[in-house]
Amino acid sequence: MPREIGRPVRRIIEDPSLITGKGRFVYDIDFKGTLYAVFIRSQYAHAKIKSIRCPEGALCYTAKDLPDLIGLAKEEALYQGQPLAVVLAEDEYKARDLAEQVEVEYEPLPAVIDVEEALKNVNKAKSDLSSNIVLEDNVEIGDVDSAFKNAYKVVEAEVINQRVIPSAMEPRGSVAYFDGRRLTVWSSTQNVFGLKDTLIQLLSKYGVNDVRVVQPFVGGAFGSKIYIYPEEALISYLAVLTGKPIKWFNTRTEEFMSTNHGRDMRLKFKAAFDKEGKLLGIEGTLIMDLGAPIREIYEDSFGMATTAARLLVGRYKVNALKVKVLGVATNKMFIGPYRGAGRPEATYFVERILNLGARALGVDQFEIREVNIIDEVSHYNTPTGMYYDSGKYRETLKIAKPFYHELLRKRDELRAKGKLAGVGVAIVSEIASFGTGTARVQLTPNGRIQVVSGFTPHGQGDATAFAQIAAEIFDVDVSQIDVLWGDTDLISHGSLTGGSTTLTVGGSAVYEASIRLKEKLLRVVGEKLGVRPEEIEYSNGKFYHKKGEMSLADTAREALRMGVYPEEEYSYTIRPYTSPYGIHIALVEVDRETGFVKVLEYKAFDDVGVVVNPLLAEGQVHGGALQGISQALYEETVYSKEGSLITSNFSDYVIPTAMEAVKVEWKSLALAKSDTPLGSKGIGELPAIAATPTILHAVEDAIGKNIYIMPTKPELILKLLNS
Ligand code: MCN
Repeated sequence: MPREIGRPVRRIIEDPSLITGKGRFVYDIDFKGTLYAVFIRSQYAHAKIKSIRCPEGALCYTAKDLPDLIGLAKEEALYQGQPLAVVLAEDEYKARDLAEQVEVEYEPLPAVIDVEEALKNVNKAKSDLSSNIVLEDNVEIGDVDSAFKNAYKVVEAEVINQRVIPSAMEPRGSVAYFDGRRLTVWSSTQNVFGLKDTLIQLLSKYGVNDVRVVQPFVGGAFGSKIYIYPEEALISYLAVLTGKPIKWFNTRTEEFMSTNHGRDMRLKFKAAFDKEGKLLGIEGTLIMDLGAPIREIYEDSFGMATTAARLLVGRYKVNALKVKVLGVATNKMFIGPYRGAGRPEATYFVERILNLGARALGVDQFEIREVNIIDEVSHYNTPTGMYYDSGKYRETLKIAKPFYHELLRKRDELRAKGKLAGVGVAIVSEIASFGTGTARVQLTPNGRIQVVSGFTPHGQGDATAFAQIAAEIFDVDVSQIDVLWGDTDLISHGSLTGGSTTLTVGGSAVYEASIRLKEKLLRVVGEKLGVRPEEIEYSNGKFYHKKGEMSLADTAREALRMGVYPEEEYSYTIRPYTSPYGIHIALVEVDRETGFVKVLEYKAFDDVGVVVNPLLAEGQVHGGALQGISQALYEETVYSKEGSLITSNFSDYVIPTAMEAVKVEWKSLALAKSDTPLGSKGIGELPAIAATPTILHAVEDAIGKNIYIMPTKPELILKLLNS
């Protein structure tokens, strides 16, 4: 039997229903007598809500009639799209018509949109704020003053990691069904257990304590479906109140206005370099535009900014850092986690610092990384208190170097033909895979193995990887494994799929539970055959001893006869997390006439330890790299100065299509493992983190000008070329 861990198995669990169009998404769930909910959302970015008048006789509820929920506006709207009221009707169209008849009387307040304006504190993003700077922190190590005193060159700039809209294929939506005692909610979420807890907290005062949350197929999330939004909680409340099933689904524009945005951090910095390009110190201010000042949300999301500041040093030997971190409130959609959550911003900033330094010093961008990189780490605490479990950074650079030179050669050939070509490089070393994951593995009477996971994958394919892990331990074909997930009824504890955690933490739980179940089954067989478990051989799904043999199905039935339940549950906790890393290189060509950028080659060298399924992991690299490229080249969130979201659908908000998709060549290095039972590290976010600076550096190299803002859209490039 081939080893299953490491085999490129297709997504046998997830894909059959998806590619035959049979996968059920929230929108496909329909009950007789369903009422459709449409939310009335603030048209203003900042306004007092003076009154809300519902149409006569309509099922219409304003915030004043509804339970207090984080993010629901009662008296003051803080961003355009914030929910204020909800109407219910027998069909979607009636509900939309009804929603248009709801009259909201606003008293517009000055909207604070631009973060630089917010810092001036002329207007406040919320009436009771004394300052728009709602949170502050300082990250400081070493002696910054002497770093600058000893500098050969000081580079000073502001680099912006712009606001992006997560753009999952499926907008948020839920269906809630109350049977008189139990509430069941199907939601396009990546956080079934978080939603269940919130609903119990909300509804127990109405006598509802039994709540089940189900995650049907979900069309992507990228971190934006972790947060428990008011809509999903409110339709649950309304299902209990009305006794009717309630369904709600966002339109694309509602989705863009009311689902968390990502990134929106800028770093104003001064960096000290010596003659060879050694980075001696960084001093600066990291400003995060938090968006709408909703305390419960920004207190959490500000953590992304402080993490970003602390990750500015780590893989590079920088001994002095002084960064003030400011969390600034504005009247835009609030920022939440988006593929990488703090690590893309950190990587972007430090990689930009290195390239701007390299350009100022006339040092090659690869060489400046060789000058600064730490050779390798093992259980390493960075000076700013982050942790890297393992990493062979210099070896990684050595492996990538010939490919970098190959791209330089190709670039020079293109240049010789008069083309604008450039090569970019970026190193990422991040942190991933957090917390606790639970799995139950059971042997069914027909000899199949059933794996139940408390995680909530929503496109990544982890279920197939879980099947491989169980198949490896039970030495059976993966087709003999079933995997269930995304339902709070299946298992009592669970965690959300995020932070590139599911394979490493959830897979370790599957691994440990499978091993324990196999040991339990050995004891059952030993008891039945009257021999010691150590004397029993096991292979190919069968227990062997000279006294007899038993299949998995025989063993399951025997176990039950003995009163032994053939299952094991295991909760695995990772301490503290893993540190995946890699180096990405790209070759681009810029059209001199139009300013369009074409990515000609993209090479990713990543080390995530043991890869359970190279096909799935490489899929993450393809999708993630494209998402990162998209931030560098296309994505731009535009608000009017009054706070209207101008890029409110896909005709205005540009994301790549298949036409722009890039051929990514991926090499999994597997030089440094994690300490987890699988030896794996997370891959879900790394490529998205690496791709943005890699592409920006390539464009900068092509046009020979420094770039400080993204996206590097054609207009910007033409302007820079002509400057
Ligand atoms: N994998 C592997 N070996 C490893 C690491 C991962 O075979 N050493 C495989 C896993 O089996 C899984 C995939 O790679 O199929 C990603 O695993 P992992 O790195 O554990 O990440 P998660 O499964 O926890 O996914 C979360 C991650 C995050 S944080 C975001 S954001 C993101 C991403 O995944 N959102 C996604 N990828 C996404 N992909 C899709 N299609 N949709 C999203 O919303």
